[in-house]
Amino acid sequence: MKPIRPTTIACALIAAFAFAAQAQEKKPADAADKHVTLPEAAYQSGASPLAGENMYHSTNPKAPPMTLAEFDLGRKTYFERCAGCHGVLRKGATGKPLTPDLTIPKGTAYLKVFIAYGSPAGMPNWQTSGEMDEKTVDLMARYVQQDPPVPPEFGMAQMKATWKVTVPPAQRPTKKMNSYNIENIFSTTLRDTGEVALIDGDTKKIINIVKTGYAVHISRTSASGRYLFVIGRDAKINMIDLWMPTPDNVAEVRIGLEARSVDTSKYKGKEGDFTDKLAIAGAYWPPQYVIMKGDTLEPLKIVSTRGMVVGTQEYHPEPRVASIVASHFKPEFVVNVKETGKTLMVDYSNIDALKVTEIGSAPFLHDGGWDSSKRYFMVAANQSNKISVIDAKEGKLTALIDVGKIPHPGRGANFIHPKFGPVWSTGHLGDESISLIGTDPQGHKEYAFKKVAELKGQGGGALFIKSHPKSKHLYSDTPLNPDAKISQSVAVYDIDNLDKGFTVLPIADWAGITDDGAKRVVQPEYNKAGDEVWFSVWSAKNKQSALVIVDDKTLKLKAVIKDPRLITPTGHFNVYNTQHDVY
Ligand code: DHE
Repeated sequence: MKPIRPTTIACALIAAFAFAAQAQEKKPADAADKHVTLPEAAYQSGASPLAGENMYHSTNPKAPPMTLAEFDLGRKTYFERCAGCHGVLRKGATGKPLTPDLTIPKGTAYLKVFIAYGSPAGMPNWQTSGEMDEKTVDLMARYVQQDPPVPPEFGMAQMKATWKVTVPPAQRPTKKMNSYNIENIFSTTLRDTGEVALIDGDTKKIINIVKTGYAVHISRTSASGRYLFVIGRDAKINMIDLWMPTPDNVAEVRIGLEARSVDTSKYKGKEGDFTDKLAIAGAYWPPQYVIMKGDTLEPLKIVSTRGMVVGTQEYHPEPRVASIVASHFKPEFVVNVKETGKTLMVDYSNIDALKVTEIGSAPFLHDGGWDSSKRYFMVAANQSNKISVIDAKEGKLTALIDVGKIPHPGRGANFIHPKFGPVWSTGHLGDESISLIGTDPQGHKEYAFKKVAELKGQGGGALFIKSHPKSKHLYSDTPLNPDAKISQSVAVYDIDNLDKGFTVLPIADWAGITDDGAKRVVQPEYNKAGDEVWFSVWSAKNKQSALVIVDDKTLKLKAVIKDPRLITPTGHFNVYNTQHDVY
């Protein structure tokens, strides 16, 4: 396989996937030994938008010499390839810490071998895989001995400078001005064009392609279902009004330099009605979350997440904000912080006297979703191979449950198991298992918050799993599996006959794409009725992609959406299911 030279985030990720596949081909024995699997390393080593930022840089007289040009190239390469795993300040995350106190004693020769050949703990073999030449490896070995450059902070003044309300609330429609069934609209991420496609779930026609942030990541719906909030990796949030004759942007703001998560207030009860009142977004850099006005995105409150790591109680300077959800029980946002392994219950009822309950669980918190009662938030502590269960009613940790290797649930899938009652499930990046966790402490007490069963999936590299209250099926994708047959198909289970194993649906084949794209099948998402399941067939920017829709009853192909504007589709978010946390 020919190595691919990345120039953008997208290319970097795809190159990383290619690298993973290639490394798998070359070093199978090694791959099996890795603590961090190759798909995981490839997934995490996506480029950071910080590569282009000006940074403060101190010099370390003990570090080997570098010219400014070499340093700048090293910095760019670091943020494109290394920061996702080793952290912006090189304090370590999925990868080991790389601060000068550790790297200088090791020396250039040692570091070069490490970078060139990788390690059994999951460090990619950058040179032998063909991804870096000898010169770059030498440069990077010297670069990681310099003091890490520090990107700038991003406070209220910077946020306000990026804040735009293109259609103020007073000029927006007072009722729905289109004939779309907006509850069944899908917002599909077009990752590499920085856009979302709004697709009518009934007619399967594209309603609009809306410009959003760089390397756009996820969409969330406001509590009323009227507004969509979309976040890009450059921390830009776009707010889309679905009542407009053609739904489009009405406001935008940047809340940092790099980010992944956004949500809006959903509580309505005795403490007040917060429907559509507030929005929140969490940044990777600077490590902070920001509460905004729900109808204009005006930034109101910035809170840093810097602090101590659970367990060791060591200071961490860049704990990134991972998943955020809005509680249905209290006026609270549930903010999950990666490196410190803490879940913050942020009470937004009075943001001038913000109350935050800090619940320690395990590093590194990543993605998660509600159980079917929406009381328990189930979040993956992915480097601890655990699911942490947060009780949103009592504001406490209910359980820490051992699951498979590197759980990656997306929002997870809830369904009624014939024996164990309501369960929540997750697939894994690091192995082929699907873990089922009992979630009904009332009706099925003996199974509650225990791993009650394990299904065998197609293979590792799973990212998203999904079911629906009206469905009898459970779908699990495997887009990061190095075997194309597995990454281009999904496994489906009959919930009433889980012992029968899975049926494979050849989604990418059904898309009928004739060119040789990667065609990774990613993220099952149901329509509002729960009788169709949508998948993205994700190829590189210059290759054809598609959306494939499966009839959930018959498991037969129902529709394929192909359009030259559907470039690199990845996640898709059905308005109703996102609004009501149906999964
Ligand atoms: Fe995601 C959710 C972070 C790469 C598609 N991703 C999340 C969440 C986090 C996260 C913290 C939870 C958000 C929430 O619920 O509030 N993702 C990261 C990364 O740090 C990572 C590993 C590397 C990166 O460089 O960004 C990463 N993610 C990807 C992809 O490459 C994916 C597959 C394709 C893409 O479009 O970027 C991808 N992530 C998604 C999707 C969700 C998500 C579709 C939402 C799932 C859901 O059902 O809600």
